Amino acid sequence: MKKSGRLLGTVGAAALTVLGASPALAAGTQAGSTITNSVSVSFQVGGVSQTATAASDMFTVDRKVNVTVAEVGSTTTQVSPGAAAQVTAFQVTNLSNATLDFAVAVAQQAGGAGAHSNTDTFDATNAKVYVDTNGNGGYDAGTDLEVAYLDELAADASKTVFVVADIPLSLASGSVAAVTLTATGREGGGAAAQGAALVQTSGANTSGMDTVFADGAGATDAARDAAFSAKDDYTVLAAALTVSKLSTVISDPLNGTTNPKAIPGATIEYCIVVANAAGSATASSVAISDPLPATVTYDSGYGIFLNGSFASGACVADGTAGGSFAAGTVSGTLSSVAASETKTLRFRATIN
Ligand SMILES: [Ca+2]
Ligand SMILES: [Ca+2]
Ligand SMILES: [Ca+2]
Ligand SMILES: [Ca+2]
Repeated sequence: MKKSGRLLGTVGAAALTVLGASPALAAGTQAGSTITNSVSVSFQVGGVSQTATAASDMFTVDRKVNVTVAEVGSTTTQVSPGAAAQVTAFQVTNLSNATLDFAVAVAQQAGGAGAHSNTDTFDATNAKVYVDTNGNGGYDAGTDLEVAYLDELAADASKTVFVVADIPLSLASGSVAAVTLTATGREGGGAAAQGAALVQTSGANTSGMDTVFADGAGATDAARDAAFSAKDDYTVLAAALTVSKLSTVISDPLNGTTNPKAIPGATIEYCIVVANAAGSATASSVAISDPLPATVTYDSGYGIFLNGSFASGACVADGTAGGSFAAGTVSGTLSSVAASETKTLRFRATIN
């Protein structure tokens, strides 16, 4: 034991070298590199230095496969019904100690929890995956390319990918479409080619580069399956317009404006009331088209008033002149009707 202790004491003075090591990575030493550790031991016998003895050890660093996918940002993507090419963004990070390809795929969800304390109620359509080709963090149609895999993603490197999908028309506010982006590690396979599926080394450590899956469980994937997934979602904000049409007798040829009756020759004021529900999206370019019945004649002298107000259940005699009358139809466009807002279009006609 004493002799052994002396030997150990000499190891402190031994030269320790690590050869062939790559620069330090958060993902760890590069897979496939070799670590050589040499030791030399000098000693004396009877006070005389003897020939030193040396040894060295070399092994290959194995490949640890790890990947994460994270939603970019922390909020749902608000969309309008019928909107095309709506974008959710994810970041894929290669935490492996090797350059790998990563297959990227989007899946729709059929009900269940979305990504933001909400519940999936519909599917977006035409969902595709694009990579941030120009690296500016935003989706640029025509520049950022549709991809099935991220090619040769280096250890510690990240890529932003976008799910781009269309939103069906006729969806109510609050409708949610959750999407899941899954990145699955693949062999590098060379540039511009997707590598083969990764295979985890089974059994004992070999002298070559073994492969160990080290990824966690994401939204829909399991731990240690060389894949990771994350959810994001689209939430619809729709306008909820209601329209009503009111008529008021303004005057008649016999009573004038005092208690007028709807007799032939009487003037009728029509008021079209457009309301948008609370919490809705602002409706713009609200075009009103009112074909008049043949039994009334449009009052061109009075004209058409747009963007008027509605109070106490009645149309207020306000608004700005506009609109048009052609081919028996009164037309006018309200520039916008915001949530909880009511706007009117008014005109007059006489009874034939
Ligand atoms: Ca869905
Ligand atoms: Ca871009
Ligand atoms: Ca490749
Ligand atoms: Ca996993």
